[in-house]
Amino acid sequence: MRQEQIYRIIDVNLDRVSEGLRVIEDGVRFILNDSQLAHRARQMRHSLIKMREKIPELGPEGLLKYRDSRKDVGASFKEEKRKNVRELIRANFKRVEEAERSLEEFSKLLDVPSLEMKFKEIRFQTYTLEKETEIAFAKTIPDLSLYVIADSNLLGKEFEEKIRKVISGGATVIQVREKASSTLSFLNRAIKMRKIIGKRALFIVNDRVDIAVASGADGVHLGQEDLPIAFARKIMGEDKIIGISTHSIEQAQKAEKEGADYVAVGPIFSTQTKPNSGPPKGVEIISEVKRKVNIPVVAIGGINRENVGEVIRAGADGVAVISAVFKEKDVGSATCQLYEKIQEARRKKIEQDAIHSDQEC
Ligand code: TZP
Ligand code: MG
Repeated sequence: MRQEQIYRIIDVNLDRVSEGLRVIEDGVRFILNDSQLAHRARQMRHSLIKMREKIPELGPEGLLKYRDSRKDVGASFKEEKRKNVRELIRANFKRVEEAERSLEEFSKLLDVPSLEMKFKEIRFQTYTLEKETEIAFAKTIPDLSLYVIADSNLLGKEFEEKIRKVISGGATVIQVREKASSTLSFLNRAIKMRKIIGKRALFIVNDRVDIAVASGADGVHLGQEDLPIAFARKIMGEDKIIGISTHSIEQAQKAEKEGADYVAVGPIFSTQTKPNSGPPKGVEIISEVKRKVNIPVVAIGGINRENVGEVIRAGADGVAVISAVFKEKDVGSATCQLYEKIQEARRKKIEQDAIHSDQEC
């Protein structure tokens, strides 16, 4: 192998690494608003730029004289589509790490002391940055564990007090659901709920995009017959949550493709709250949908403290309930018990998954 060929490989991979790091830097800076992660990506990029100068044989012109993009057979490779920012950042980390490995390996053929070590050091810094970026992104995913639907039919008079208790009980999401009231009273209730909930839980409006926007909700929950996701997104904006009710794997996949932030799947068990919601699907549908989509899956329909464990163990990211909270006398304690059961089932699931993955080895 001629020296120029090695320098060409080094040149191309230095570019790959710094371009990938630039994408990562922009993602963590402008999407996560994480200045610390952005600073580290930037420092790594700059130290790579300096590496170019560290190769004495190449002189001040650096590796540029070995560059010939027109001869690069990879220049016409098709770029892959990315589903979302998180996936795009992940793909860039992979690209950076592969290029760093290539730099490390090919630098073994050059007589430049410490080059291989330096590339290895940067590769390990990249692994650490990748892990911390994953954690930072994970924190931005809404916690849908206990999604309590405040249905006006069951709320009764002390609605404000009940909402406060549900929040204290550990609900991570509260949805307002009004099937019979006028637009004005729906709006007034939504505004009141937004005030009570504040930032202590996510606040979602059922069915109505207009009321979600007007009340300053965190998102909207749509049915199959409501405004299509693309239109709802236009009105709600990119930073709001759009969830959708689904009853089959195909509907869940379609919702993900159209840009939903989560899907509700159900009814899992039979329910009296929504008698026309179709036959119960059982917990099996949860694991099937989880295998097919990458957005959070919330199970709904007939879930209570007796069966919530199996729903979580089937893989649900959260459970949505109405009667399990609002048909109980003490809504705060009902919420709290559900919350505890979810945590317990999650701990068990982690243990079971760990045993299972050990066996696979
Ligand atoms: N969508 C599917 S089932 C259902 C909805 C709104 C009702 C859930 O209520 P419950 O009382 O938790 O079964
Ligand atoms: Mg609906």
